[in-house]
Amino acid sequence: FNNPHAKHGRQAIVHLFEWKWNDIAAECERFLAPKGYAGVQISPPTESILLTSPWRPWWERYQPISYNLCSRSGNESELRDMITRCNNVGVNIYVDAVINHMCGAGGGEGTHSTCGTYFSAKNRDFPSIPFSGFDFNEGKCKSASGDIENYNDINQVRDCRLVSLLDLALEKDYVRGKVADYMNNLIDMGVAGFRVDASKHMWPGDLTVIYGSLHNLNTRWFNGGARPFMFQEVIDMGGEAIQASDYFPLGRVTEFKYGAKIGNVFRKWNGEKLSYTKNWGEGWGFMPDGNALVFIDNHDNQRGHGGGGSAILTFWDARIYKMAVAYMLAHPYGVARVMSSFRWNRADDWQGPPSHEDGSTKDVQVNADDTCGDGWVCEHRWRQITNMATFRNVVDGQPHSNWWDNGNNQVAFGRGNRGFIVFNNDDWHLDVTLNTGMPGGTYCDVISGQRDGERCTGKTINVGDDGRAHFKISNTEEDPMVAIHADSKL
Ligand code: LAG
Ligand code: CA
Repeated sequence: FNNPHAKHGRQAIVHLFEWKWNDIAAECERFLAPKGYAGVQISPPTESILLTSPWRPWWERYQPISYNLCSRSGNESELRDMITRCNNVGVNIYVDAVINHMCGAGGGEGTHSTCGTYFSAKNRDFPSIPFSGFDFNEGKCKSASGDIENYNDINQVRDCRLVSLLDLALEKDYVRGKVADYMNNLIDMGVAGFRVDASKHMWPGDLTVIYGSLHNLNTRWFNGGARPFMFQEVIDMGGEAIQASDYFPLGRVTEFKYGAKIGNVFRKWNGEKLSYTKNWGEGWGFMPDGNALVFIDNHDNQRGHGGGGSAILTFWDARIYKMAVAYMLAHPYGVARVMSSFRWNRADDWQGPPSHEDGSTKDVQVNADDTCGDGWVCEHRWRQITNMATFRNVVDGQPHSNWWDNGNNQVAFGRGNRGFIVFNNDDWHLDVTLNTGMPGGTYCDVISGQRDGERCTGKTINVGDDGRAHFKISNTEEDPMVAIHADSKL
């Protein structure tokens, strides 16, 4: 369950948050495959509650009311078409699976759902699956309110309602079977795995049984016997009864400390310095490399939900955000996920994706210069980020090497003889000759530009036959970093 099954040596996953299936299909073909992204994490594909107060929040999708594949992103045939088209160009699809709960207890009853299916939150009745009162943990939960009140009580965290969301009794064979049917339907369509929402709130033993009943991946696109890639969403910043390690036997786990720490490093908060990241990864108390799914920000903590607090870097802090994403993509630790966001009014963290008056999501508009418009941020298309996703592919399998630092916020490291990156996050110039470990020649910096045939649209770096190169990076540059790799050699 720890293998993303990436094709063609591709490495990075991108979360196309709230994108419609038709747009993702087009993006796989026109951008993700050519640039070398390994896969896409999609928003929850099931029918969910439809909320109007506040107006169509992004989080309505975390309140399923049926397992019909009919959501704000599109219907089942559009979903199927996207999976097929992305697989055909070697880009995997990972589904955000919301299986811990259904909608909130106060969700009412009626047909206010994304495809008009009837449900009754009050009677715990979801007839299209069907789930009824017997299928929820209300009898098992021991907190006074029925909601999770104490995160140090493991039973409460797993048997009570997370922010009032009706908690499924995953110990029941019947419920496990319905959840597995939903996931197997997607596997059979060709998805490569799942982000498992709210994993902390489910018993590892229940998940073991559910995962055990999942089909192998579809052999039209994957090797026989391939198991789905599973990454559990567990927020473990330390200090709670439930730990990320409880989920290691089940697959990968989100490493939330990664983004929180890197935010402090690049913001220079709490006395952190870039030079301290020489032993970045397990040396910083993160989980073992083979278990980690890493990211700078996610759809929750970029807007103050979930873990990480104000240190989390997002596209709103573009300059140091690009540096942090570049650092992640250059560094060998973990399976890396890039965030791709929509803009929102920061006072209204509930705001849903760019949409029309009737609430339907807008198409992603792509501009001539490869950026996006109409409220879509498309960080994954920012040159510095796209080119570093390529860098990660080029240096795959190479060790972290040739570390250098100035004892402050100027650092550099390489990846064997395949790539080298230099950062200047100090308030003064960087001017230094370093051993890159790379073969001699002229390389194109993939941050300020990229190689275009024989030509370089950005800075060029001359590496001598001894592997040494001179780097000058002003602290006032737009992007105070330089990266070269084997495929950027002129
Ligand atoms: C997750 N991971 O474990 C998701 O990443 C996160 O986005 C989900 O919460 C959460 N688990 C449940 O799937 C999001 C919002 C919540 C929202 C919830 C359900 O962060 O704010 O709760 O989705 O839509 C909202 C209200 C609550 C209310 C609840 C039920 O904010 O006040 O109690 O709905 O009505
Ligand atoms: Ca639960």
